[in-house]
Amino acid sequence: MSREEIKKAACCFCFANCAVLVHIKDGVVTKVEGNKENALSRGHVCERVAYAAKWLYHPEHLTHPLKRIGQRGEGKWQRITWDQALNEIALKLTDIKAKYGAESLVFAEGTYRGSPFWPRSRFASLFGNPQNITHPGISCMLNCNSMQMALIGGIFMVPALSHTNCLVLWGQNPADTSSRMMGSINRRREKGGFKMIVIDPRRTKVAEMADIWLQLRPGTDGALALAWLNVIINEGLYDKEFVERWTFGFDKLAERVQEYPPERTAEITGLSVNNIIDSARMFATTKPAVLVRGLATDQIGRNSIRVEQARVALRAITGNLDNDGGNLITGVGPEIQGKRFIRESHLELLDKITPAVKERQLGFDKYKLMSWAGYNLTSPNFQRVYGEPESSMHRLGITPALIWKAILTGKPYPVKAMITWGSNPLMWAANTQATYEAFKSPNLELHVVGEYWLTSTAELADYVLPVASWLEKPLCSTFEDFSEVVFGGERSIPPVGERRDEYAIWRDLGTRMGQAEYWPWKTYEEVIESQIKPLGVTYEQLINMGFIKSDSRPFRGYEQRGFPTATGKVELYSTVLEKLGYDPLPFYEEPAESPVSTPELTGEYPLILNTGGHFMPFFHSEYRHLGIGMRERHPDPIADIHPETAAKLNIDQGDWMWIETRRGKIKQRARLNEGILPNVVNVQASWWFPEKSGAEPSLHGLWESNANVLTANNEESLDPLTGGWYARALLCKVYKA
Ligand SMILES: Nc1nc2c(c(=O)[nH]1)N[C@H]1C(S)=C(S)[C@@H](COP(=O)(O)OP(=O)(O)OC[C@H]3O[C@@H](n4cnc5c(=O)[nH]c(N)nc54)[C@H](O)[C@@H]3O)O[C@H]1N2
Ligand SMILES: Nc1nc2c(c(=O)[nH]1)N[C@H]1C(S)=C(S)[C@@H](COP(=O)(O)OP(=O)(O)OC[C@H]3O[C@@H](n4cnc5c(=O)[nH]c(N)nc54)[C@H](O)[C@@H]3O)O[C@H]1N2
Ligand code: SF4
Ligand SMILES: [Mo]
Repeated sequence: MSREEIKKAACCFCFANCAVLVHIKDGVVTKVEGNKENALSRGHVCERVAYAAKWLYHPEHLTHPLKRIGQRGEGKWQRITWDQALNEIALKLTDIKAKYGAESLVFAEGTYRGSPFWPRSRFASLFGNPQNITHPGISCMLNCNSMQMALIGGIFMVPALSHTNCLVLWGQNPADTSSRMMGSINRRREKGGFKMIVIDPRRTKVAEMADIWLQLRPGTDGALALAWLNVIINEGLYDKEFVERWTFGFDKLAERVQEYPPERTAEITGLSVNNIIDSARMFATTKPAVLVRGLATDQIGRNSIRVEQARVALRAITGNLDNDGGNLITGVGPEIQGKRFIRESHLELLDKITPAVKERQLGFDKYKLMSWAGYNLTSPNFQRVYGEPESSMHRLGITPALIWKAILTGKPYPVKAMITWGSNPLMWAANTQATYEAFKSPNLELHVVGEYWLTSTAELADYVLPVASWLEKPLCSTFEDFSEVVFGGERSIPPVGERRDEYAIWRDLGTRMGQAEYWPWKTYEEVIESQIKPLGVTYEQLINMGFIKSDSRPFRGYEQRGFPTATGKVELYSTVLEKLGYDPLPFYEEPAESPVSTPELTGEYPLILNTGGHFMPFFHSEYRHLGIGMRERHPDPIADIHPETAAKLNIDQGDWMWIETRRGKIKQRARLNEGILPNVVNVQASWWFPEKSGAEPSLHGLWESNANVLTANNEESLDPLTGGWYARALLCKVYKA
């Protein structure tokens, strides 16, 4: 007789963690659908869940540990046991640590997809490593969050919008990137009286809905934000009471923004003076207003988080902080009757890392806002106000260029081992050639990759470990400690083949390296039980509810406890930046390559290049294997180009075209788009071709259409505060292929 069951899980095909019901027949996943009983996601799912079973059981989805035989990149692999894999890795790590020190190991991580980060962090702390970790967050959200932590001691989250009267979408395209937010926008619009301002060089669905669409030159957002401040301050449109009581350094900010009258910003951005003034007034006078940061401005290198610095000031001086319908600020996870959930920051064991070890972190004194130097300034305030450690995931990250340099040159010290987890740096990091050279270097004596697939990055590794997916492991998450809500989901089926969840893997590796006493919980389920126990909730209850929220969540929490900053206020003039030796006030800087900063390049590279603009159904480089169903619907990479520009270049709709920068060239198909500025080209990121050979030189078509072949990682182009790089606002040329 066949056995059917339904499990309550949370989808991790992207980071929205929609509650789902997983249908299982005789132990095999057959279907996934939205769970209508979940009060947060209310049955919402996107198209991706329809492909879940094909994805889970795809013949190339890894099921066993692999060890490289032959040279890196030869594509020759041998199946080995977990015991052999972990024993050999532990032995090698021990040897490298003895010879070169614990800091010679680095970690690379990827975007949050439901997996906890603390097991890796705990392992690193116990290994004696200064948390030498790199990840795309340095140019995606975490750089922005590190600025927010410095200025307000917290992180913004997007509200449900039901009480919002003005929404600013700044470099974000939720129609393609956040179906949940798009649902909130549509619901709010139906009620009427809702203003929208969209800032995007490209006409998107939300730009079409907007009351004001600001189509600015890519990378000039900082000038716009400062002009809004100029208008709002000079016209007296700010919240005087809030400014007086809750901000530090308003006068200095007011003086600085005099450098950015709308006329100057109009020249820089290409916007009209009226549009700049009208949008500033609309934002300041329609309350409550929420100003949502998109990815775009995190990816504009040198000026990136200065944009966020100005936006924090905009949210604050208009009195839109932590108010109903405004910019909510996260605290420290749910609290029930004064008892708290045990966040990931508690499990990291950061206190095991001595100050001397922290100073050995790569980039410690270089990109200081995302190194221990910055963390050491913000975390005491966090601890003072919340009585909790600040999570390292918010705050630490080393720009990849420093790691590649340490591997290749041994400076400032040798990096000999790397563990890459849920991450495909050959796809995400700027300047693929640089990443490739580091991965090929014999100086890198050990490279372990934890993955679902043999990606281009995995093809250059020494060991590839098969990791259990969200259908094969439970979820208990506060989104890397960003959220006040805990999301839960159960393990739908036992791991397929020999896949293992990350807790099990790090525990087994740690145990082999003398860390046994620090890994007391036998399974990840046991850890989860201990995390939710203080709340008086059992594992079964978490699964049934799907999430846990605080029993009360008052708005304007700062009125009770102050802001977790040195001054207890919103720091419009940042004491953290001042102590770190940076300008404490926001300013505008031209992109490293632009018609203004490098006019000498525009002869050869006349167009502005944007990469990214994420799109459905893919999530970064995932789901591109033939046989799942998504790639069949979207087989080729697509670049947007204005019809007039295309006509001049003799390029038609659907033609393959070369896009070339000073770093290299790639091929994508042309999509003629009247909604893009005539001097801008937008290429899709994260393209590889799993069906092509994994051996060199192809590495699954790594070099053919991958946007990061075009991007730069030279020091002059990186943000001096975080090391963030440019994935937008570079210069390129385009021609027919
Ligand atoms: N389908 C899908 N959804 C995703 C992802 C995915 O891979 N696929 N990835 C997820 C992740 S990790 C992230 S970070 C988010 C990103 O999602 P979003 O924050 O929405 O960012 P993007 O889609 O990269 O770009 C948004 C817009 O920025 C515009 N833009 C380009 N340059 C500039 C500029 O200089 N200034 C301004 N103001 N705008 C500019 C682009 O035209 C684009 O329309 O999406 C998440 N959701
Ligand atoms: N040029 C350019 N570059 C970009 C961007 C851009 O817009 N333009 N976008 C940037 C952004 S916003 C981001 S967030 C990054 C994305 O960077 P990443 O999030 O690192 O994304 P991927 O490169 O797709 O690599 C993720 C890998 O993790 C694997 N994986 C997924 N889930 C798990 C898991 O639970 N455990 C393990 N062990 N593995 C898992 C997947 O199979 C996949 O191969 O790219 C960045 N790079
Ligand atoms: S939006 Fe789609 S992919 Fe993301 S969690 Fe929800 S169902 Fe899964
Ligand atoms: Mo991202």
